[in-house]
Amino acid sequence: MSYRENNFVEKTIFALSTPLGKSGIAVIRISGAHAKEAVRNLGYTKRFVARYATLIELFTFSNPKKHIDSAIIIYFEAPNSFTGEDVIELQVHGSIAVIKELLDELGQMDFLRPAEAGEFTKQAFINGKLDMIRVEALSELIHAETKVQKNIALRQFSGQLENLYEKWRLLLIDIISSLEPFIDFPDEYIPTDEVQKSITKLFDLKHSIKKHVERSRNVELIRHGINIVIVGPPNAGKSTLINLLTHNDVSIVSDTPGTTRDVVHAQREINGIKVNFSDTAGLRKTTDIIENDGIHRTKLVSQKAEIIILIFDINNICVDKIHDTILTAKTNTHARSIIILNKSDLLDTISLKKNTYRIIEILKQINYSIDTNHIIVTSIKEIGSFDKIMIKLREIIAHYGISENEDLITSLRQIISLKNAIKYMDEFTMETSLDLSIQNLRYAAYELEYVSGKNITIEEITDQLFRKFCIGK
Ligand SMILES: Nc1nc2c(ncn2[C@@H]2O[C@H](COP(=O)(O)OP(=O)(O)O)[C@@H](O)[C@H]2O)c(=O)[nH]1
Ligand SMILES: [Mg+2]
Repeated sequence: MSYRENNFVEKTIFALSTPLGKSGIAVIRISGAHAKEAVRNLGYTKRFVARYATLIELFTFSNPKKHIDSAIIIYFEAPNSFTGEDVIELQVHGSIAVIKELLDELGQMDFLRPAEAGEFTKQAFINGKLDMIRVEALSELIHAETKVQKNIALRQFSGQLENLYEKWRLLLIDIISSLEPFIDFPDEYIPTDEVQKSITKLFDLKHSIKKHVERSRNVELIRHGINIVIVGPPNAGKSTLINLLTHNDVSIVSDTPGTTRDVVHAQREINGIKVNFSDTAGLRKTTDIIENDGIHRTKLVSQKAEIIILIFDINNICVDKIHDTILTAKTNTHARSIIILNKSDLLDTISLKKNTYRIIEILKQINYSIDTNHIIVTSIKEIGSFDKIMIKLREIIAHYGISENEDLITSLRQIISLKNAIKYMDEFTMETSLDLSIQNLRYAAYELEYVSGKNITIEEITDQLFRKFCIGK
């Protein structure tokens, strides 16, 4: 490490730890060997008592008579602090002017420098206050927007995931030690029964890890939200539906066909999961350039959706337009779908049945398979339709199997390590020499150690992870 780098690391860091803006209070955090000295420079003369809140008056460094603000100071003595260094938190009034003045003052002190994004957390990691899984969990927690996201992050933070990986690692080491005694045996003398027991254990372990990785695939969904796109012919009620489902007037409702041209997005939470709704331009053949561009966009968002809601006007069946909508939905083979036959208020019961049957026939003709349970005949203008549709949506969202009480992986780094572990276990075979093959299991054990971050060195950590944190964290 060069002198410059060394100096950089050793400086005491400071940052605003709350968002910059008008608020009741703002917290400025200082961490490092010179934290106390910094506050002394601001006029603090009393003794530092760890973990006590003390009211103090802050004055400028350059002019000790110039008052900055009153503040509450809390001192955390190393190593009993978040970063493991001396930490001082100053709670001042949440005024942009006060915050700026105080940060300016601190910036003038030679032994201080502004913290980079995530640097307090990095320091905590370096000093062994947080392990890798917890750093990752903390990042998830800060970015969590929904209850499920938050709970998954908290479970990771409390060490549940780490215990699971450690359990697997110990199991694997156990399997390795049960096989090791036979390394030097000639093949014909290896007791097959005993070896078979270990191999069965290995198989079960691999299965558990695979299942865990599979379940965690939905983690991306948790993070980005489930995309639900509403498609259908013009005037079917798409914009009315997005407004109804999101309790918001996000999209213009009009009886003029072709009103919605851009994709309109709105979010809400369902079952604690973020859901992104998109209302789209009605699908029909048109020569209008802008409308056609809108239709092109409809097709693009449909391809990225997890759930497609197809909506048709049951009172006005137009085979061509129904075809256009279904062909768009069909381009996405992984999405689940719901069909809403809307405007039931305009028809009598007999016509409703007749038209529902006709639409089902059209679906069959173009081989669009859908569970009839997923076809809802309703009028979205009437009370009660909301519940009907929400019940179906909740049912489908539940299929994604995301439970806030599961130990799921949220970090790509962990997923890669677990996949590597599975790959090494797959490569273990009794067909070749045990001596060589067992090495794969040792690599797998190493990957399991790596996943909980125990054998990761500071050099291996990309600053990228810490940069995901905000400044002041
Ligand atoms: N009678 C009736 N009219 C509806 C219903 N749903 C929507 N509409 C009307 O149908 C027209 C088109 O609705 P809109 O949501 O803009 O359709 P979009 O073109 O698919 O977005 C508007 O005048 C709505 O008020 C319904 O359930 N019953
Ligand atoms: Mg519309």
